[in-house]
Amino acid sequence: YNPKYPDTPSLKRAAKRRIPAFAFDYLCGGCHDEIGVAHNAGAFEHVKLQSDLLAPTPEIDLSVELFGQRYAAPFGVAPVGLQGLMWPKAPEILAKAAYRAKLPYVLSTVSSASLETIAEISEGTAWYQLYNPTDAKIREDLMGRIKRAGYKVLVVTVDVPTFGYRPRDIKNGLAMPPKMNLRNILQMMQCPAWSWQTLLAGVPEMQTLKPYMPKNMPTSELANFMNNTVMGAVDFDSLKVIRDNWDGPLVLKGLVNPDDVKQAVALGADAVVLSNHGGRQLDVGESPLDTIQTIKRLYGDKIKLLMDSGVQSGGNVAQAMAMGADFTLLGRTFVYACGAVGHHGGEHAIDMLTQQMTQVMGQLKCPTPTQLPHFLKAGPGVA
Ligand code: HOC
Repeated sequence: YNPKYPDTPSLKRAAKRRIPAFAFDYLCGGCHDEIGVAHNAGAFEHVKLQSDLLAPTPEIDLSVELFGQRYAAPFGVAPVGLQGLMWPKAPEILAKAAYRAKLPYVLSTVSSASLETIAEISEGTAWYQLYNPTDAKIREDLMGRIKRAGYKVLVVTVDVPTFGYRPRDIKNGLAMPPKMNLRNILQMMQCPAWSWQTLLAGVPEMQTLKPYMPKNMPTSELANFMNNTVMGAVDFDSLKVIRDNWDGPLVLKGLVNPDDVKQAVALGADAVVLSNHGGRQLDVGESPLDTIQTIKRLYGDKIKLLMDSGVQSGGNVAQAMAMGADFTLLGRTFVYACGAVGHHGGEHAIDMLTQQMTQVMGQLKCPTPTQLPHFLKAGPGVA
């Protein structure tokens, strides 16, 4: 862990200084009034852990087993769309760092890197995030590419029944490649490191989706294209088609309702990511921390529970595990680290989270992440 680099929470502030405002807004923002983003962070305030100070000093091992793999720690990089817009080559930087550290990187379908590039960088250890494309031909073609590239874990996002209403992005006219209007150019000029590295890396485009996008599509059409073509409606039957065509671990991402998890079990999914999309879809919904204990009690022995949304630090990872998560994903923290630190951002975030988590476990005298539930203190909202 390099102490020259910013730690949480100054990481976000450092990233804000170096990322053009239109891209930073997309990353940090939520939908509607951003109640959900605040609620996700606030939910962690009620989760308290209690040390066992007179226990023997443990040797701490952060590694966990998931999908037949041993990961170095119980966290990975969540799928974040348009990453290359926020920091040049962010997907490549993060995928490489995660691969080296034996952690999963989840590639978003709307990434600036192609799925083939990330599979190569990660030697097939990255996971792939898919929506359910409305166009069956696109879905089949994408599934074929995902398999040929060697991905083993498929994460299907189910919480985008319609594209999230995000006032910041609407105001900014968000697009990738970015619109070259005066406002955006001025914002880019205020971020010289971002600008020259973007010049070197090339203007970010949706590399995985490029073959399916109409040539010369105006950027104003992007949201419609996403809504109508890439993010088709998901229901039990359409997920069944995906399940029947995927032999490896299948993960459904974006659930908070126990009844939805029940259906995920019935579908034969291997895991769910309890998530409200980082507060970017349903502003007035629940946070995964609100429902994880119920879900764990009902289905914890039938399906693996991953969690994202509001997880920002190693301490938060420990809290989520104590509440019942088997594994966690962090999105914004990793991309903030790229913005704050540049091409060492991935390593920095991993080192920082590892150190934070090791610290918390040392304070608790908890040897492994799977034992964290024993250190949970009951209180308001925590059983
Ligand atoms: C303009 C298209 O899941 C998110 C992603 C969706 C990104 C699509 C952006 O940001 O929540």
